Order: sequence, then C-alpha cells, then structure tokens
Amino acid sequence: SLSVQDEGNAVEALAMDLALKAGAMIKDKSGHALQVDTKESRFDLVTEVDKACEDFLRNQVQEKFPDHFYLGEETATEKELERLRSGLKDSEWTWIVDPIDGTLNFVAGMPLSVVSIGVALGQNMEIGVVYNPFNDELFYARRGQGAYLNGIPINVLPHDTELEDSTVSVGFPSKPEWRLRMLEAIGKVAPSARSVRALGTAALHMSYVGAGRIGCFFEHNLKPWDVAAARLIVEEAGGRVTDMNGNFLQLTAGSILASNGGVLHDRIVQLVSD
Ligand code: 2AM
Ligand code: CA
Ligand code: CA
Ligand code: CA
Repeated sequence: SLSVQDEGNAVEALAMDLALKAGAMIKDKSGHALQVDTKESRFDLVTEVDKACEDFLRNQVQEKFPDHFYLGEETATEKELERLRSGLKDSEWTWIVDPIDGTLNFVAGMPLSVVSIGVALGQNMEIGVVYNPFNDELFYARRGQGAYLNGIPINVLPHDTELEDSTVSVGFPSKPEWRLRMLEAIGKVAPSARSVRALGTAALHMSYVGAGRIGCFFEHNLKPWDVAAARLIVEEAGGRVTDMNGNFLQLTAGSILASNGGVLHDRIVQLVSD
C-alpha cells in the first residue's frame, strides 16, 4: 500500500485532473438550453450539468480510491452529512466536492462558476483545488506547501491592510432570513470599506482573497462543499478562515469569514459578530 505522502501526491494529481475535466464540461454547456430544476425552494436551482459533473467526479474518485469517503452537493445523503458532523477518523481521506459553485451564474450565462474539490485527511483539509474554466484559472493549495494560481505562488494582502483600503466581498444565501442577516452585516461594514462585491460564488471569492485581489469574504449559512477547498487556499496563502464570530470553522461550515488575517479580520469580527 502507498505511504501517506505518495497517496497525497496521487490524490493531488487526480483532484487537479478532475477539476480541469469537469470545468471543460461546464464551459462546454454554458449558454446552451439547460434542464433546470428547483431543490429546497424556488430560489435554489440545479441543472443537468451540476448532476452530470457530480456523477462524473464521484465515479472517478470511487474508481481510483474505493476506500475514500466522498461527499458532494448533488449526491450527499443525510447519513453522509452525519458522518462529517460526527467527526472524521484520523487516517481517513474525505473528498468534499461542489461540482458547480455559482449555479445561478451558470444558468444565466454569466462566466463566474467554478469547480471546487477539497480533500481532507482526518479533520484537516490537505488539498484544495478551485478551477474557473471561463478564464482558465486554477487555484490550488496543499497543506504546508503554499497556495498557487496556475503554478505561480499567491499571497493574501499584507496583514496591516485596513478596511478602508480593502474591497470586501459577500454572498447572499438562498434563505430569505439569512439574506436579511447578511444585509445587517453588510450595513455595518460597507460604509468603511473601499468597495463591496457579490459575485455569486463563495469558492471564487475565497480564492480571490488568497490571491490578494480582495481583502475578505463573509457569508452566513454556507455548506461544507462551498468552502472546503478554498479555505485551504486562503490559509496557505497566509490568510485566515473562521466563523463570523472569529472562532474555529468546523468542516461542517455555516457562517464564515475568510480574510488576509491581521487587522482586517479582527475589524470585521468586531463589526459583525453577535
Ligand atoms: P451553489 O451555486 O453551489 O448553489 C453564494 O451565495 C453561495 O451560496 C454560492 O456558493 C452558492 O452555491 C450558494 N447558493 C445556494 N443557493 C443559492 C441561492 N439561491 N442564491 C445564492 N446563492 C446560493
Ligand atoms: Ca446549489
Ligand atoms: Ca456551492
Ligand atoms: Ca453547487
């Protein structure tokens, strides 16, 4: 059997290869007539392409690594989510996958959707890959080895960057009550920020934090697959990821704040924490 290091290398190679292949499927179908269904509400959409990408990713992972645990947005069962909540075993590999982050952009034909593939070893994210097929940007991180964009190392903004010199990014969850909570939080932060962006994909926002394009990202009520890959990208790029009260973020996610670390992180927590 493989050493943990060798298995990590094989997982890394597969995660990158699959992100590129799923990304190509997404780009191919963009702008075409799609079958669109609703999920939990009229605001919560899924397309045939979300499902096809997830089936492809799940089958590939299960074929190459039959003993790994796979959790993906479009196939996750209550039992699988419970396994994540109750805590993963130390030596267990877990794939946490969002086949399309930014489905509403995809449905509308806006080129802002990514494939997000995170792989945990035990309770820690070990590998994170976020791929935007529309401009061919591949964000990637491995625990302890830094974060990269298309092979070039990336870093968050300097730690002394203040809110006044930072663009802040946010997301609007599908549940109306959580949107109102977001508007409250944005109301406290926006007056002092350089500007505010909401691009409709949490994984891309967080990757941009890692690349130093924006200072921070926060959103309520996110799911594990929205943030699994990109949190490692932010951390390995020198940033910080917590919940919106500044506390440790579990793999189960929820409310999240990703930033360059330093004074900006503390300032946002001070403004939005409950
Ligand atoms: P998704 O595209 O994979 O569903 C942005 O607010 C984040 O929340 C996205 O990462 C998006 O992931 C998720 N989300 C789910 N439903 C949403 C909705 N109706 N409106 C906005 N975002 C939604
Ligand atoms: Ca979705
Ligand atoms: Ca998502
Ligand atoms: Ca999705």
